[in-house]
Amino acid sequence: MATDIQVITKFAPAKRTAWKALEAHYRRVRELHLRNLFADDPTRGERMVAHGAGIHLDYSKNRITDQTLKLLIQLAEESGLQARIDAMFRGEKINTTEKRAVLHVALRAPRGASIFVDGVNVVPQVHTVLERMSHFCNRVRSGDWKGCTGKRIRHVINIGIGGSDLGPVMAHEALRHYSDRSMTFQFVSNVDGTAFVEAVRDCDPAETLFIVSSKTFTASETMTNARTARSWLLAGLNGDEKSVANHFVAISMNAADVAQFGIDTRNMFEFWEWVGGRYSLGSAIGLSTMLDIGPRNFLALLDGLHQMDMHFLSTPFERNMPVLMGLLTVWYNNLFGAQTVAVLPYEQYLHRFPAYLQQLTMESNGKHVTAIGTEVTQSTSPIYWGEPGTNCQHSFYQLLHQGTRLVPCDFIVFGRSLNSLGRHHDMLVGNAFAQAEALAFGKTTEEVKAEGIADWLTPHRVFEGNQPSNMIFAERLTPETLGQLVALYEHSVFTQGVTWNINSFDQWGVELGEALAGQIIPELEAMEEPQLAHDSSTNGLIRRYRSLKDAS
Ligand code: G6Q
Repeated sequence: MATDIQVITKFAPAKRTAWKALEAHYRRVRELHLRNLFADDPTRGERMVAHGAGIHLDYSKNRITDQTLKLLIQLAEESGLQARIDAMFRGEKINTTEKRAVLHVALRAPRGASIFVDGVNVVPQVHTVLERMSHFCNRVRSGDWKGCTGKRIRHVINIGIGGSDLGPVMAHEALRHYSDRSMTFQFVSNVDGTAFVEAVRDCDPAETLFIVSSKTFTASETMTNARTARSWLLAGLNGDEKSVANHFVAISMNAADVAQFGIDTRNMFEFWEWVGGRYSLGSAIGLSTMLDIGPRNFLALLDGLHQMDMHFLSTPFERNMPVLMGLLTVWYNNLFGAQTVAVLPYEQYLHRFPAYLQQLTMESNGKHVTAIGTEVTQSTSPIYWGEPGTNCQHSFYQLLHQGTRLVPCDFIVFGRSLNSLGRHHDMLVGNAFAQAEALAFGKTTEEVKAEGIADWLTPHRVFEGNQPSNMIFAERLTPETLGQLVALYEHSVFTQGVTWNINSFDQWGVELGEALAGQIIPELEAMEEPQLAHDSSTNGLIRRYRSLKDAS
């Protein structure tokens, strides 16, 4: 069996003839308008769809032909995508720079499955932790787990950052419909003290449970917030050190530091090196989610993730939704030079979904070297951004409709509302469909003139159209659907990374700024005027801050 590094080298970008073919093809089709593509093929909207794992994807409003798809799939094949997918699911160390397996798929593998890391089947460990989490959540939710004064837990505060925060926040917002409203859930991530102060403002320490979520238990923001939380708790509970046991649990792989902090490791929920932070939603990092929606719903979320994992693993590329979405992103990113992807959920509960995707996509694929360390020759991750509809229509859609940039859009819609209220849902979905239609087909000069618009105003009223979009359609937002959606994007990101031959699973780019902060913070805090050796701008800013601080 080829090791992953052999697979990576074998499928180095230079060996991919599909890129050349795609470039030639792009020159032929780049001017094609969606108006003509649809007019020439009335079945396009029925043909260019894919389904599976609870999701229906209509990708017909993309600036592609059948030949484009063929060449994109050829690119995936030449990139060794299937071999890379298989290697990931087999537990090979495809995160080559950190020498780690990448096994978020094991977190949602059913009991009885076998996935080996260094000769050990990790699936039983996953289920042992899930059982412990379920037991704990049932105790808290039923009131059996009490605070140190005997009161039940009413407030849950997750302290974590990055991958230990964005998934839990997004899931909390997305699944509010399913949440236990007798408890409040807050998420403290920022080292800005405001985050902590506002989170605990209305909380009684005797009713508050902190979840310190940190894979490494070293992230400076998390540890600072956790220490502040500990002091706040003790101040509110007469300094009773024993209270920490009832009011703090940890999620980490660093048992030694958890114990050192004062959290009983029996109240620690483990996760593993092979779970990347931004892929950890289905791990113990989801404890706040499980407390919020209950173990049964959390298992449904895992099931949704798993369904999309299986779809990704075994569906031919031409019907494989994450593969198609990943390749379409590559098409716009690398051939059209599009710089962004807009994610537009027409579902209020998904309002944090674009923010969550920003880390998943850009931390994964914002890379400048290939997996073997050579400079990439093409652009890597586009910038992902977005807001829920219909609000976004009243903010940035002007640019989508009449600006000068190509912005591929992902619309996310649901057939049924969780809060059906008169005509609201029909209006919501009608807007999503209409926007995709307007973006694709626009409005020509002739059409504007035919409306009797004055000549001088006509150019202002024309819509060029030809803005591509995907329509991601599911029946209803449930824990299961959320899992399907998350895995859809996770695997789209993987597909993109494979075509660029980059390692989507490290994040060395977060380190430099952190290291410099480690130098600057003591300079801001020093009693004596520090000797500064930064550039003149940074030196000046430090001095200015110190003088303002001294004045306060
Ligand atoms: C995600 C990253 C990063 C990480 C945070 C928090 O993929 O690894 O966002 O999740 O830096 O790290 P800890 O969980 O170790 O505190």
